[in-house]
Amino acid sequence: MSNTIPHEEGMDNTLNLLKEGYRYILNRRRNYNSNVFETRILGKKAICMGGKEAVELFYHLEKFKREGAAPNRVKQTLFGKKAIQTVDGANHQHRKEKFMSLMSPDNLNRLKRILKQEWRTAAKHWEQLEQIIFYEEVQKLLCKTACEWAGVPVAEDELERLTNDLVAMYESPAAIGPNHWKGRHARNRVEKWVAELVEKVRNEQIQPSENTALYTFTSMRNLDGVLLDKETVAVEVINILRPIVAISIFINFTLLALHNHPEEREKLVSDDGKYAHMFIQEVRRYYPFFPFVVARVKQDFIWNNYKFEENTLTFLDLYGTNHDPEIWDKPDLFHPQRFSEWKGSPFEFIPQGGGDYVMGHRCAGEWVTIEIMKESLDFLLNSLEYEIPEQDLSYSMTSIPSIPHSKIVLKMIKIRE
Ligand code: HEM
Ligand code: MYR
Repeated sequence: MSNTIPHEEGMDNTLNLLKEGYRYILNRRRNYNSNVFETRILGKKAICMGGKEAVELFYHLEKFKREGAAPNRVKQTLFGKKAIQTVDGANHQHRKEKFMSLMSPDNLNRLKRILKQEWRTAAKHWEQLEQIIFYEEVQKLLCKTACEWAGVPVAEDELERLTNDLVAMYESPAAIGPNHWKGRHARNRVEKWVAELVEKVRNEQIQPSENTALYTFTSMRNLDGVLLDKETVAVEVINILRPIVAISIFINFTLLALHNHPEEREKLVSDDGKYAHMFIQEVRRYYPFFPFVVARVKQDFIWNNYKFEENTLTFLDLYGTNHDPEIWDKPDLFHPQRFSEWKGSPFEFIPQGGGDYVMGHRCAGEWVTIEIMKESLDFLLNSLEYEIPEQDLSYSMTSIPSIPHSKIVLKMIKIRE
């Protein structure tokens, strides 16, 4: 025997999702007093859920699959065709192992060294300028860092175009009209360019070192022993470059958090690294970024007396789980200290997805993100002086992804020697 899942009325509720943005699922979980409900999104029946138990269910390998789950507009901009995000089972695990092989401590240290240098070079340039738009400047320095780390050669005069294209890919999946199409064109351009690099690696015109993403995916073979086609290599190399540039959003929120909570600065300055870690975790928990992830029911099953039917599109609420009052005390307060007692769980704190890295779809770049954020926080705190003039630092809870409206203008920049 099973009960019916609480149901949102209406022929299609995409408009409600757009109107309520990051809080759409959380609002309904509260109203229906249920961690799961059914609705219609983009003309199709969809289940939405959030909270610890829902996360455990969502990452159960026999219950959900990714094949056919991501909407076309997301594949055409953010993910790419045949990307790891859309693959299941043994093929997924095989590809994920390659991603995770790039995340060794040595390789993460190499990334941090490159980043440190890029922060200095960029800041030296900013010292000469009247003001900078922090979001755009951080994008550029992260793009340079990402390319060097990934073994992707990029000329100085190609850098701005590449940065803008990678940004368009992650800013456009939920956009409408020209802003969405900008993302599609950007993806087509960058995929073509990276695929040409793959050919150059294969005929030895360029030789990236073995610990780079370009080398790793160019030389990777599928489970049948055949080399990955150059288009798929390009998609996966972009799956390293694009999200590193997207960390610019978290770094903008880090600077905003420092500005809005000046008392935190003192705790950070007299810190041995532990508080910085808690601070970064709280930035990733508190601010809106990746709203939810989608999958399809793999086969019929019953959960908590609710029937999940094969193929039903299912949304897991990342933002809402990170703001779930059953998990977090006063979830809408920015309070880094909460992480001092936090035991760690793959199903409760999920800004970059949950579950297991290799077996499941949890973000391959979570450690990269944390390391880049820590290094950047250190630079902002200890090596950079700046002023934040009057501006609109608010951010939307409905634009996806959300970015402080002014993109943070900084003035009077000086490197502290
Ligand atoms: C997957 C968020 C940075 C590479 C994901 C997922 C989320 C996410 C929510 C999907 C989890 C799921 O489907 O269950 C973020 C956010 C980032 C970030 C908010 C901050 C900028 C990175 C970085 C990299 C990266 C820096 C690479 C260096 C990937 C890859 C996947 C992924 C390859 C696909 C994993 C799979 O399907 O198995 N990320 N990510 N991400 N992320 Fe990230
Ligand atoms: C990345 O580039 O992979 C990391 C950051 C991406 C943020 C994109 C936010 C928009 C997500 C749209 C909804 C996706 C539904 C599956």
